[in-house]
Amino acid sequence: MSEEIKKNNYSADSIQALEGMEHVRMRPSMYIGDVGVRGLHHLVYEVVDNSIDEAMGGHCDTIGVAINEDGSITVEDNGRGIPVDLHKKEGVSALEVVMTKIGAGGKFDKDSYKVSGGLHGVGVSVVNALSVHMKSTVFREGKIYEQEYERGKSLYPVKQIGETDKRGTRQTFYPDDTIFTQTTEFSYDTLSARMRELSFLNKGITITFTDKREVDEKGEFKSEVFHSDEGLKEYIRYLDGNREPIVSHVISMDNDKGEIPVEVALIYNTSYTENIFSYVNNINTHEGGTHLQGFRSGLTRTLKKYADASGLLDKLKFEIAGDDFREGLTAIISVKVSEPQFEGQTKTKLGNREVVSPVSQAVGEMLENYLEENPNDAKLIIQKVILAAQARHAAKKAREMVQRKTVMGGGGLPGKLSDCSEQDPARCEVYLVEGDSAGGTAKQGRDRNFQAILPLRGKILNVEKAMHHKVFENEEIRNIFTALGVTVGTAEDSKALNLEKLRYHKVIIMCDADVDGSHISTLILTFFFRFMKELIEEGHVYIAAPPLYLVKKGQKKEYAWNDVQRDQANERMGGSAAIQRYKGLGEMNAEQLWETTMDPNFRTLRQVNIDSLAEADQVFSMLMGDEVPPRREFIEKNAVYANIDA
Ligand code: 0RA
Repeated sequence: MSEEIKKNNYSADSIQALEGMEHVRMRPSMYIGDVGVRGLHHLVYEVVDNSIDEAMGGHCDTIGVAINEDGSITVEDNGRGIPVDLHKKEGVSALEVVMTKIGAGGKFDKDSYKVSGGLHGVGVSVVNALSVHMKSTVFREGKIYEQEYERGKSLYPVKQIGETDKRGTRQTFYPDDTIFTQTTEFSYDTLSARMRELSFLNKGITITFTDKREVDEKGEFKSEVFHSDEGLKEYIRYLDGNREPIVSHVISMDNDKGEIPVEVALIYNTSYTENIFSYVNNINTHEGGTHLQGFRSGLTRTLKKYADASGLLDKLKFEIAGDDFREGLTAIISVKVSEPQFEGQTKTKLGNREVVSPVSQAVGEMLENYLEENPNDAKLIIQKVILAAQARHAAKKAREMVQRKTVMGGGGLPGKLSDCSEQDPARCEVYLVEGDSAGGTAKQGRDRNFQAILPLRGKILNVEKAMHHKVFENEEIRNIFTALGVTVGTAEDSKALNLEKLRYHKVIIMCDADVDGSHISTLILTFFFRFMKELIEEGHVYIAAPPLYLVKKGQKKEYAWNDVQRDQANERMGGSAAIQRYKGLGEMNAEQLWETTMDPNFRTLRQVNIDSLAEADQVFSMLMGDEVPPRREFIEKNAVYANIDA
């Protein structure tokens, strides 16, 4: 090839690469989902994924993740180091190709076992394109190499900057605030939850996570080390730590040598909820898919076969349904699929048909062995299934009652609901208010055109500890269903939620700004989380933020939501203002409640979203479970909001 042609080829390709990177900056959401808080954190996951891949290939065992003093992120591993030799086709170093070319990630290494895909796996070049500054440091074959970039463009060719006996890769990036306009601030809790999850999903790896933005009283950074030798087995113990098991062991299997590597762990507890988390290539598949289908069929088939053979079902007068086998079940399924097809609304549903049968078989074998070896546990599980079937019949009746009322509509609305006059649900909001008296104030203060009020009696039912038919029989909960116009259960799926007739697109929880109030918010959120998860996932649930203080002097008044605002307001008024601390919504009059908490032009609403279903489940089971001390400590520390990210 002549020198000239080579040069032309190179420049043609590099123009294409540039266009690719430009495209990422023009349409970032196409690559990382969104440019809000979620997309921002996605950048970290993308970089960490690469190190996890290196670890899964058996080339490294330690990954360090840090939020730096300046808010940037550093991810470091002790792997082989990204190659820096000349990439023949591109005419630049392989590192530069990986960092600056869209879709180049890992491709130059045919042997690497790379399974990232779907949500993640867009490549580290995407992170580079969306960062004002990024620096790669490679420790490889005795030398240290470095290259820096600005908004995805290299600032200089890869250079050697020293010698070392270390191996590995270090990536530091600073997200671009012209792309992430909402915020570029990383959340400790969000990242820590993901690192914990990754360590359970990839046993044997050590992940250290450090936040260098602040130091504690001892002058030390906040830091956690995540390491799991037992993987999913330990994950189950973590998730179910606040529930009471009915079997003596976590039942688990790990078949990482199969064509499709499958890992499963499960336990039965005394609760009435089904909790199955499924992962494909470390991505939480919220919408399930073929691996979940395989899990369910393996579980049902094996338990049913055992129960039939044991004679325990002989006296039963009705059929056992699939659901009955999963009450009180907490399970995690993790599969690795080399070319995953992601489907569904949020692209978190696995579509690959070939996954069903291996998962079903693996689960069947695992359970069969366990039941054989632990006949006592087997009996307890089957008894639990029978109870579930009986309760399901009772729940069905109770649910049908709610349904009839809801479907009839109009006159069927709860008497306590003060509805709004607007008919378009997209413009309507409903306030769920703690207590009748605050409900009365809210009713006077609201804009009745588009704001409805539903007062709730003191503490609503703790759904975490109640059987399902009790939930549907509960008056407050029935009122919520009817007021919202939401129904639950279809012929195929007793838990399917129908949001089509949702009457308000904003559902706002308004409670006192104190420990009791946040407990009540938590009860309501728990109910939504367990029975109307889609309502949260589709962004309909909000938490109102009433002020804590009224600062007043003469004609001047200001509200404050925290102590800093209070002191600033006081200073503005010359330092001698009267300060009233609101102990509850009840102390505000209708006008005050409107101007601070309900007027769309001034109020702050916190939208509730769930970063990690598994983490949220753990938090809710802890908050609502039997163990009092961890709950009290958590509520005092976090009010309601940690990890629910409201
Ligand atoms: C492909 C080949 C080789 C290393 C890597 C990928 C690699 C990529 C990343 C990304 C983050 N950390 C990483 N560590 C390694 C090298 C193959 C060889 O040395 O033969």
